[in-house]
Amino acid sequence: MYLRVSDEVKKAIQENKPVVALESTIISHGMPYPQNVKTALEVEKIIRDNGCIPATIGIIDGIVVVGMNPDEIEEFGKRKGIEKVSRRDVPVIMAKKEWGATTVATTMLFASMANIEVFVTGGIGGVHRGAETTFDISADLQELANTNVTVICAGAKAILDLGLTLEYLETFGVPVLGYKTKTLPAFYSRTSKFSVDYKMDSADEIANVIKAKRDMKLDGGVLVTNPIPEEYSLDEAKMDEVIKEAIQEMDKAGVHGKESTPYLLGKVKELTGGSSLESNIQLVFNNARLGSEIAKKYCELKG
Ligand code: PSU
Ligand code: MN
Repeated sequence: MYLRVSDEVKKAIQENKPVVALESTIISHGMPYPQNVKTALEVEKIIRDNGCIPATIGIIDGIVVVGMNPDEIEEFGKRKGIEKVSRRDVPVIMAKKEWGATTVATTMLFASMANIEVFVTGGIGGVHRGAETTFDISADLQELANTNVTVICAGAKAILDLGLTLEYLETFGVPVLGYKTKTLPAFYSRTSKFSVDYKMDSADEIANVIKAKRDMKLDGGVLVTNPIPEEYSLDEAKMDEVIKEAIQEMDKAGVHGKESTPYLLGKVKELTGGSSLESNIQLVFNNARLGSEIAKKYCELKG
């Protein structure tokens, strides 16, 4: 028994009620305690208030839990030494019966196993700057290429090479949709130098794209990018400087591999004096609202 789907989530899926999946790396590695727990619980509440069932996903003692309870979420936020688990780590964490925080890649994987279509997060991993020599490309992109889940995010952080990330997604057949925008949002900022593939003006329009992709059995994800609300967005040029400095420090410290993203996220927070945290929280709330609308529309369409 590797997968435990909560009774509430199981019932919702059986009755074609809308369910929204949530990741746990954002809790254990993405934000400090106690804001991480507070945010995770508030996101669940927003999803409920918008008529959907939340399913926070993580690995507990070698069992994938789809639909964690509030105590389990609290423990994910507090406990030290929870591994960040990408696809390649899964069998080892399961075999050793450990705790594991799921990234975008593994949350997609487990959501699809549980038949959940819609997954809300903050930012996805992507092609790192300098990947032409380091080969550091997040497994999130490969999961988007193959796994049938729609991911709602605020774009990708400029710690990545956004241009190469879009090229990669194009090669692997992942549609990148902009919610009410033609410009790729860059997490803390509403804009970047890059364009999304298609501008979508409603949740209904997005649900129709998902339906067409699923009906045609075109395996793989759909990426919905939703700009951070204006009042919480940070200056793009300032963030670019901060990120350059963070990358320099990372190279000096010799950090690479799976530590690279958490290190950069931590450095950016430090260099902005923590002001980025409130933005980060607000963009997740914003994605939860849009994700709920998409999940509801998709359930209606699917019938
Ligand atoms: N980007 C963010 N915040 C995050 C992450 C990415 O802005 O919390 C997390 C997500 O869980 C994502 C993971 O799936 O980092 C990507 O890590 P890597 O680059 O090692 O694949
Ligand atoms: Mn990586």
